Amino acid sequence: MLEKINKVDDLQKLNIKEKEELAEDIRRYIIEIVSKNGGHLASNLGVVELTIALETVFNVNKDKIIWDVGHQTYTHKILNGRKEELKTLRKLNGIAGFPKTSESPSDCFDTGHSSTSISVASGMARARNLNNEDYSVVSVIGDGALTGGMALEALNDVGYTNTKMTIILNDNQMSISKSVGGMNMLLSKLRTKKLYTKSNISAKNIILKVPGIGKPIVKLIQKVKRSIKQLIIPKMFFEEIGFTYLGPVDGHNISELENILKLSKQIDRPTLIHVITKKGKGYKYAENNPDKFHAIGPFNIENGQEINEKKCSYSDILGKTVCKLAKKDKRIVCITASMKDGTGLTDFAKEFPDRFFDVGIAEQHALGNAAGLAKVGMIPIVPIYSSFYQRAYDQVIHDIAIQKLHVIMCVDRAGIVGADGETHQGIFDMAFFRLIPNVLIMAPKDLKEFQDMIEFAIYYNGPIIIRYPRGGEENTFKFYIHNKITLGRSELLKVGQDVSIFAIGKMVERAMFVAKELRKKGIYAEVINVRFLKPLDKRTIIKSIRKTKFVVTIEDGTIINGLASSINELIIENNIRNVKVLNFAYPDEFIKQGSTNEIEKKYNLDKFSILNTIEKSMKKRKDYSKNETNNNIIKVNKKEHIS
Ligand SMILES: Cc1ncc(C[n+]2csc(CCOP(=O)(O)OP(=O)(O)O)c2C)c(N)n1
Repeated sequence: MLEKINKVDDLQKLNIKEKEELAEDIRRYIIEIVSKNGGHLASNLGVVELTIALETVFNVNKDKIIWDVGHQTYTHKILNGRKEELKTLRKLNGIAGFPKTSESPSDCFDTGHSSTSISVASGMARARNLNNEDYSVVSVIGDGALTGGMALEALNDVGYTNTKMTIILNDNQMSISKSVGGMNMLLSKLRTKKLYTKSNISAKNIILKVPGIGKPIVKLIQKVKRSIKQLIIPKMFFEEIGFTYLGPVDGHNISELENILKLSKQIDRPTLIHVITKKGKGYKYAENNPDKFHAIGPFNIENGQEINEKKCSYSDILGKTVCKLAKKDKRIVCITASMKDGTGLTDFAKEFPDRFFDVGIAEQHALGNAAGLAKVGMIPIVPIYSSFYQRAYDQVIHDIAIQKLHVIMCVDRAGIVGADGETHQGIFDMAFFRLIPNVLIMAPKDLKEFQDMIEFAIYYNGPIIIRYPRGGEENTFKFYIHNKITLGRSELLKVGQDVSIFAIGKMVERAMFVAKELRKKGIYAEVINVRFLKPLDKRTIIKSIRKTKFVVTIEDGTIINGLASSINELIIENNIRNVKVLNFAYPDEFIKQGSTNEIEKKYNLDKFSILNTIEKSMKKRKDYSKNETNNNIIKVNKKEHIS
């Protein structure tokens, strides 16, 4: 069947049985590709039938279908001209693991972060109404994503303002781990209330009472009622806030799905269709372990085992260290925004269930909650991925920093994360956090230093941010110097007089490699592990700059407002003349997917590119007059040259 599908219109030629066969083909194809490339397997296997039904009933090239998070769009990509390209999924220059308007007009909006789809869809629906246009707008959102504040804000607005659109609630009872919260309790009730299934309430009467729905569709509804177990539940949450609720419906039954979707198209007001799916459907390892298969690296299809061996990661160290410290200090609590396993808190949750809070995909609430805990004497630790910290920016400023509250903000997946691409790269956190008064910003050079920083953070009293990358330290990084962490002090790792290399976090390893190579050529580099981006160790840094007059900065963040900016500002503020500066950082752009190594190489941030660029610069430096009075700053990726 898959061979017969080259474009979405081909779906119209298939009967239900053929579509069911197609669903099985698509499943096999997705499993095969994800087993090689890695990806969001379980979520994709859960929506194969839903996508087929949706794209049969709606016209993806005219109607607007917004996929929340967007990690579940592999079937959509296959149906919309990217069957072959799916083999390049998440690869450098390949297709993305999320919807991209740049890939196809059928991807009508870019997503990646959770809980945005209802807001975006309702915006499109409003524009359609204002322009008297005629198309349907659909948001497809999971029960996990529905816990996010933005989704709840949008529900509140759309129901009340009676904006015609359809929300498809893809309820598989899972976020990445088990779904949590009151919304999940409500959905559980809706799933299991047999009473309503057998309801003898006449669909005709209910529909006629619903404003905006007239007689013409009653016939259709009566037809649909026979095939859908439960049609409308009166007096329940979604109805009360202004939606027509349809369902629940079996999300793996294409015929029932098509019927209910056709019905929703005719309802002239906000409609929510409750679709029940199984995460990982059709692949037993993913069905049994949907959290492990939510996002997985390459794996063996036969036994479901991941191919790449897992090494000790920064997230693991966080979990272990916090478990150890929490035994001694009862004030320590941990909060996750639906990322217990990813952030290393699985063991903490088991060992200290009363001190562990999974608040749903709710980063803003997580930080607000932490502020409350801290204000009355607890020590909250909040590990969140760098790109998701963007969600909680105001809470960090307004609820934490102004009152100088002791919240430990652990910024996981800082720097390049790789395959998830633009929406997930953690390159902005240093820039946006550096602006905030009262916060401390640290980054460890290796796992041991990370452990020391966590301990330091527990006994410091104030807002503190520790950023660290995905995975573990570099395989080759054997670093034995570990000076005590002292507030606002950097760590001098190598003394030299020819060039000062200032590096932060994982980039310190590269600085050490470069220094070692330069030494072989008779160049003596001074290496400073900056440790604190804020407050910067100005005294040590200025001393080194005055000595070498040649500055290199290396960071895995954006060129704007990170380490490069901090040190360049220092040079200007202190009126240090005749300095040559090389800034290695990511340019002012969004960075697409690829492996971390490929991306670092592309942006000249791998150790060999750094070394070559410095060497070339050193050669030119020989001709550079010591008496010149201007500084010479080169931002490596911007190809910008400021004298
Ligand atoms: C703001 C934000 N926080 C966290 C994530 C990480 N994340 C990706 S998918 C997901 C769970 C989504 O659950 P659900 O919406 O139910 O979809 P499912 O995968 O179960 O189909 C999470 C927490 C994210 N994408 N965006």
